[in-house]
Amino acid sequence: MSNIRDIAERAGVSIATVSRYLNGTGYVSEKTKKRIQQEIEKAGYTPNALARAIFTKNSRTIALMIPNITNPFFNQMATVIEDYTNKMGYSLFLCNTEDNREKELECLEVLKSYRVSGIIASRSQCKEEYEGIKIPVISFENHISPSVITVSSDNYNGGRIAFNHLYDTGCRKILHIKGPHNFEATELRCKGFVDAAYEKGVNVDVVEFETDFQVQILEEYLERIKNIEKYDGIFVFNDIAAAVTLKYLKGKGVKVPEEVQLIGFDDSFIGELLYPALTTIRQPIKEIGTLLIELLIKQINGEKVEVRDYLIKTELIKRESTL
Ligand code: XLF
Repeated sequence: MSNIRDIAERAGVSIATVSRYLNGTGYVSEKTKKRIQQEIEKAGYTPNALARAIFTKNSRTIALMIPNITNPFFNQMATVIEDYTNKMGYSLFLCNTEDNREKELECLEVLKSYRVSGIIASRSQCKEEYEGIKIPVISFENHISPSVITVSSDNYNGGRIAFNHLYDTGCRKILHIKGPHNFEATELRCKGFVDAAYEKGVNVDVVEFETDFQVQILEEYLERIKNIEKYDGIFVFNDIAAAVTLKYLKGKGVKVPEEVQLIGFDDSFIGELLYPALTTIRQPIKEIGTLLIELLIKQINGEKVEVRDYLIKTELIKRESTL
């Protein structure tokens, strides 16, 4: 089996040059790069990633912790992030935390032991565990600490847009199905929605769901809402829960949007597949994913980045579930 010395000999360069090429740590001319790469391919040489990680103190791996891979929003986000991570010369580790603190802690330990270069924590259920961690961290949605950047959609304004749309289309008996209280994003959506209703002098009912992805549990929550058909407008905290609500309403013979108008949040791909297609508030997944990676890689490279909240604009995507 060939090693780095053989590659260097065959390419007619020093071991240090091959090492610089493999680790991306210094200048190597384009001509030399090409020669080294040709020899690597001819020899079928696979660089030892672990040894390289120890040597360069950069494993060129980024970990994405997502709350659940079955929610279409998060699987779209993971796809965008993986693509962009690879484009930037890194590989992605995916961890599915299921909003479970214990699972997130276990993942964190594994990631530390693998010396990942950076971590994207989304909807984190841990805070102090990230303190003092030597790995650059960035957060999506839930705040971790004042020294960690948080990227999120403008959820508050998204909630306001959702209310104003239902109001403008004539709804006055309105229900908001809100997300779990430990999701900062859905708390803000709820606040925006309720504030906008207050400004218009409309009372809205609010019920809380304690999960966002286990379909069966979502259905059980819906069963508990008395006379759901008495509402003429419902805003559901995300698209997957809105899809379950739509199915439930149809099952009860309620016509959407003629009798009840329905609006979700995310603009994940399922919205368009539903019948009627779901009106929703768009979280720009691509923009969020690329910003997370850009800010994280800057931190990995030791560049200065402003530690603050980065808010991405939300907008209404009008489809058939509202008038
Ligand atoms: O955490 C929130 C709730 O669900 C997240 O942005 C989502 O909308 C994804 O579906």
